[in-house]
Amino acid sequence: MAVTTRLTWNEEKSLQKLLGNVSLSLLYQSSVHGRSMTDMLARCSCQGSTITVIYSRDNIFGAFLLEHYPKIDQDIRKKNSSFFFSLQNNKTTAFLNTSLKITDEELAFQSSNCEEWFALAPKKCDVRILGSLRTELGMTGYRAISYRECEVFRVEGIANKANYVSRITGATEYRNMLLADLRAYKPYADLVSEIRILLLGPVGSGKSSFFNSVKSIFQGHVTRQATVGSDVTSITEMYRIYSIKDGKEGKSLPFMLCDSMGLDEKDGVGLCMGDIPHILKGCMPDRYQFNPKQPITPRHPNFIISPSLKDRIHCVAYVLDINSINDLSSKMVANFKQVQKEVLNCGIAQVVLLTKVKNYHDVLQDNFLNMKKSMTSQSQVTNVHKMLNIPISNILMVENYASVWEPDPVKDILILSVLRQMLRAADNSLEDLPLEETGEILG
Ligand SMILES: Nc1nc2c(ncn2[C@@H]2O[C@H](COP(=O)(O)OP(=O)(O)OP(=O)(O)O)[C@@H](O)[C@H]2O)c(=O)[nH]1
Ligand SMILES: [Mg+2]
Repeated sequence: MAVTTRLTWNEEKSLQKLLGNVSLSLLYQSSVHGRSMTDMLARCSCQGSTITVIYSRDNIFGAFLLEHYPKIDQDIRKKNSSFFFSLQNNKTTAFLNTSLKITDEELAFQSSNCEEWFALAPKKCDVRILGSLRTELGMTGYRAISYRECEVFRVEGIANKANYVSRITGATEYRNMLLADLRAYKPYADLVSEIRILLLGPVGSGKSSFFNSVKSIFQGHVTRQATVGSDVTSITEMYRIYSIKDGKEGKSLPFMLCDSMGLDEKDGVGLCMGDIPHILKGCMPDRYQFNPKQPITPRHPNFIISPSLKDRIHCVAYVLDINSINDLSSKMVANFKQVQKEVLNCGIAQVVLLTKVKNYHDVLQDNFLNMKKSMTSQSQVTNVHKMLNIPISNILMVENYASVWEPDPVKDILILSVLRQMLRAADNSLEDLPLEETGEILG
């Protein structure tokens, strides 16, 4: 009888993403193959890289081993060859220079001075984890955790074993660093309490999905607050100024994403060009129902007659599907140029957000700090640069969380880096505002 994993489809996908798009095949399941070290070794030895997955009452966690499972009473001390992970908390952590030892009773990871980090005792169905490691993995509770099931998978498809462990743990570390950075962000000189970022672009380019992606990352699970979909005309028909909470009950973050109706090259369809100056200046109320045939007027009951600096847009992101840049009509390009004039007149920062980047794993350099030269020299990027005269450093790329939610640290890094870049651009434009303007508006 084929043995099936207890991981749900989504959990298995998350684990694969965490490990960098590998494939997993189940070697051992404690409830089926026996709860002793010998049973475990009989199935797991000499299988190459493996991941041991533990199911406790409220978490799924475990350890990755780059090398073969060691033999009984054998020590393995190899740099960068293992890491621990916690799936629920989407965390991985590496302890370099640990040694791995197997006895009749347990599989134990120890530090160089023989401090025990993690010890799995199959007969007792428990795992002992050092407090600092539990903290790193975002786990609460006691040192000894009893578990219901333990599974070991063979991990196949690791493209490059050199630096593999530091690459994987580095991605999660970098993602968490970006999250912390954004949580601690404050707009330039406290001129406003929230930065407003306007998402503007053709129908179906991924504006609403970008908002959903950002919100999902901060919430830690999928959210589809903004309706997304595909149609010839815009799915979004209402102006929305979305604030984002840090966690479910957390405080609101110091930025808002303003989602607009898609632009269409046909007159009388899509976002009305005449609405854009009002949006930029902060006159457009939240939940305004767009009318493609005519722009909002000051006679609208909710029109914001005297907007202050906080109501204005501080950064515009032109959202474009990277796969259809070359198909943009000359009318659409002319529309963008017209918008750009308004944006520049108002002293607002501007960036381009390219979505639907299929090979997003290749976008960033190994240290995640910069985009790879090969990506910035792509024809789509140079075309956008020429078309809109926006510096390459402000042409950003993401792959949104579009269909299913499979947490992916690399996807998160792109989305969060893009957000950080937008905030930096907004800060620069706030800094550039004439003193009288900030003083006058704030006063
Ligand atoms: N693969 C992939 N699909 C995406 C991405 N972003 C959006 N989509 C899909 O593209 C379609 C349009 O996405 P939306 O977020 O609704 O686009 P929009 O710009 O808000 O569209 P309108 O409101 O109609 O103007 C949906 O089916 C999304 O699931 C992405 O980065 N990658
Ligand atoms: Mg939309």
